[in-house]
Amino acid sequence: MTGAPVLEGLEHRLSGKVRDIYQVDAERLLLVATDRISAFDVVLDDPIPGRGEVLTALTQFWLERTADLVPNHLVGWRAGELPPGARRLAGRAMLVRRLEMIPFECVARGYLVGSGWKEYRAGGTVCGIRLPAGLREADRLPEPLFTPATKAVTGHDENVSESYVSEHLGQRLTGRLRDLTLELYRRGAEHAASRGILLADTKFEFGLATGEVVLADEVLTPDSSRFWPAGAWQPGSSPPSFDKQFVRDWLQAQGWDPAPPAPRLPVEVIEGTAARYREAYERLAGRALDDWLAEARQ
Ligand code: PZK
Repeated sequence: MTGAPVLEGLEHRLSGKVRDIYQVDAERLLLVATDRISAFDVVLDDPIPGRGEVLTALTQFWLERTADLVPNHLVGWRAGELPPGARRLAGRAMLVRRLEMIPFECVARGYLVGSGWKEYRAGGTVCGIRLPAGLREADRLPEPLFTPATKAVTGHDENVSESYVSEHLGQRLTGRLRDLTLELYRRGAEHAASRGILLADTKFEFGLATGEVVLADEVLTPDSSRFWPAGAWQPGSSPPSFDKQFVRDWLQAQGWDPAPPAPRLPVEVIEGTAARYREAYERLAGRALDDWLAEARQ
């Protein structure tokens, strides 16, 4: 049982929590972002209308803005560029080059939160990098860090050191991944800051095609990044994230366990969350989501 829709002429390959992958041919895949949302690692029963479109629109925005720095996997996203069986998914579907994926998450952190804060509190390091003493949760780091992680099949990714990555991939490829990760983070953070949004950290996935490093997957979306409204940031505690916090707060206020099933969301929470996703796209891209969707449907 998978929830992935049947698409004519396409073979369903795998599904993540909220996305599906189809095989188009030997060289190309179709990535589809659904409107499903997870909170506390549980997929909720209520979709957030437009969420999959926002994740797709943001990824398309950033891939276009970073194509001068690193080639990426995107082949097409407008209806006329998609395989015929996928045209009705225009706006939530991306046709991509099939890559040999690199088996590490390439994370950049500008602020000390999440697993980075946990590791620092326990021993003063993040991914083996020693940091100054006395930092507080959510402090801005002296400079952005490359903090790779293994891709866990089940459970959570595990932070590893850059030297651990280079034992597996070699120094040359690891150095390239680190440099790209940090440069992409810097660009994303600088642009987001100009729109009143802090980019606390973000994760990239890269693959190889004919020996060349290619940027893949989602890029600088709220699912791969922590976005904070600039005004909400204050060291000492982790600020609420731009998008899911509304859902998390509501679920927590219900006294939910968090084990499945999650409580059904009231319409105000669904609509409030949908509005936050849309706002994240519109602030970052400087374009109405409906305008982007009209282009995607061409
Ligand atoms: C690939 N994922 C993660 C995404 C899921 C899982 N260009 C590519 N070539 C080969 N493989 C992948 C990609 C990309 N991007 C990405 N897993 C494999 C993922 C969406 C849904 F279930």
